[in-house]
Parts: sequence; structure tokens; C-alpha cells
Amino acid sequence: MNRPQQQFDDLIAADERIEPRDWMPEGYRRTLIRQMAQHAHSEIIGMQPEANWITRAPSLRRKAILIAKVQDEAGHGLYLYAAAETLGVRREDLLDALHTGRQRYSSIFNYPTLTWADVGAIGWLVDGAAIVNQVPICRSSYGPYARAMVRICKEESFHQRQGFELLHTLAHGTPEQHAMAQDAVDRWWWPSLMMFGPPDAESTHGEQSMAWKIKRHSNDELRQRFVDMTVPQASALGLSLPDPSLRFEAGHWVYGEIDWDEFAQVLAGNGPCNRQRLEHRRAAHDDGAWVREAADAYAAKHEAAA
Ligand code: BYC
Repeated sequence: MNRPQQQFDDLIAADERIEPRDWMPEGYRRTLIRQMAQHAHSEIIGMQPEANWITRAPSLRRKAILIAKVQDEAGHGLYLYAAAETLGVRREDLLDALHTGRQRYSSIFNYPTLTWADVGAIGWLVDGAAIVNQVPICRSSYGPYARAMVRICKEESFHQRQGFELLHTLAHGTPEQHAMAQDAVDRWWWPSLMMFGPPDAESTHGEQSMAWKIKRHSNDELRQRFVDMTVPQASALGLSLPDPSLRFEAGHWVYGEIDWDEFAQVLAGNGPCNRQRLEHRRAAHDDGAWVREAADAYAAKHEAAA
């Protein structure tokens, strides 16, 4: 085995971090770029379903919280694009890959936010799932990714709490508010379970990513962890989960069959909002062209002056 490969393997075996200047196998670099780009894209596409409710938030307090949350998602995208750039890719190329459908973003953001309660369901379930998935990535073997994730997880915890509090308020409000909260949970539960990716037996990258310690747990392990954490929280909220086969067995909540055909359809671009999300993103990018041109012109002027 060649020396750089041996050094890389030794660092991974010792649970140490790989840093941008270290030698790394091409597959490791490519896997990180794919996962980190997909993650960054998810953060910025994830702003859309929530931003849909900023103008209609029911109070100034709720509006201020939602604006702050959506802004946090933009920040997460920026941390992750910056971390991905340490692998030798350019941010504009990653955005181009998103806009042309060559890179993915999380399936979850292809579902619509139909009522105000959806903002709570996203916070509680989607951010809850994100935390379960992302806390182990704070120990990912790639240093810049792991460090970005520490900051992101702190903010996601706050997001999850605000979603829980919002849903708790609705669930203990009028019968109509309770029904609205229940309807949102009914629609977001199964897509939240799909966020963890395909079952382990069908995960293309899972095993290798775990051997490289990019991922620390398999998709099914994290999905189970999320279900175990969330079922008692649903009882605390006074809401039910839309799975008649949920039952507690041998220390875990056993859940029903996930509709993997629906997941495949969403990944193939045929979810309820896929087209809308990408069109909106492309339009936002085009609208921002003048900002990028102005920034380039400013940088060029200062370079010329130096
Ligand atoms: N959606 O081999 P697998 C957030 C793809 S942001 C779409 O198991 P891997 C938030 C996968 O890419 C949430 N595609 O993959 C933001 C692969 O495709 P290719 C984002 C999915 O990477 C704003 C194929 O399926 N979080 O929380 O080992 C507001 C086979 O999968 C999905 C992250 O990105 C999916 N759900 O494991 C609120 C976390 N699942 O390359 C909240 C970081 C799988 O074969 N990412 N695919 O075409 C990860 O942990 C891993 O990438 C995954 C998938 C667990 C998601």
C-alpha cells in the first residue's frame, strides 16, 4: 500500500480528522462533495416552504421567530458551501449542479406547507429528524464538515423546540387549531421518516461512508432512533402519529411500512413541489446576478488598485 493511503487509513482508524491539505482517496473526496453539496442545497431549498408563511404568521412574535429561522437556514447553507469549497470545488459549480438537476436536495422539501401548523410540524419533525441525522456528523472524519455541523446542530435544536412549542400551542387551542395541528403531523410524519434515506439494504453509499467515518450510523439505525425519540413527544403534544401499526417491542417503537415508491417518485423529480422549488431557486439566482456582478467589479477594482 502506498504511503499517503496508509497515512489516511491510520488517521481514520485512530478516529482523527482529515483536513483539506491531507491526501485523501478520490472516492472519499467525491462522496464528501456529493453529501455536503446535497446538504447545503437542502438548507437553502428548505427556506422556501417555511418562507411561504412569513407574511401570514399569526403574530409579530411568530413572524420574528420564523424570519430568524429562515435566515438561519441560509447561514447553514453558507457554512456548508464554504466547507465543500475546501475540497477544491467552486460554489458556483455546485449551484449550477443544483439548478440543472445534477445534484439533489432532501426529498422532504418537495412537500407543500398548506397551513400555519405546517411551520410547527416542520420544526418538530423535520428539524427533529435533521438533528438525529446530523449530531453524529459532528464526529464526521472530515474536519471542515464536522466543525460546520457543530454550529448547525446548536441552531437546529432551537428550531426543533420552536416547532414543538408552536404545535403545543395549537394542539391545546380551539378544536379547529387542534385539528389543523393533527392534519399537519399526519402529512409530515412519513416524509420525515424518508429523510433518513433508503433502507440499509438499498443504500448505495452507506457502507463505504461508514467505513470512511463520514457517516457514523446507517440510515435505518438513525430512523429508528428518531421514531423512538418522537413517539413519546407526540403523546406530550396530545397528537397522534398516522401509523396504526406503531407498537412498543423490545425497547423500541416498531413502525409500519414506508411508501418507498413515493420516495422514488420524489427523487425522480415527481414530488408535489419539485418543479416549483427548482424554478423558484433558479429565478432567485438570476435575480441576484447584479449582486454577483457588482461584487466582482468591486473586487477587480481593488485588485487593480493594489
Ligand atoms: N432526499 O446511498 P444512500 C435540514 C439519495 S436539511 C434526497 O443511503 P447517503 C433542514 C442519496 O443522495 C436535510 N435524496 O445515500 C433544512 C443517493 O443518491 P445517489 C438534509 C436522498 O448519502 C432546512 C441515494 O439516495 N440533511 O435538515 O449515504 C430546514 C442512495 O442513498 C435522500 C442532510 O443532507 C433524501 N432524503 O445517505 C429544516 C444530512 N436520502 O448519489 C431542516 C447529510 C438518500 O445514489 N446527509 N438520497 O444518486 C446524509 O446524512 C446522507 O446523505 C443521507 C443519505 C442519510 C441523507
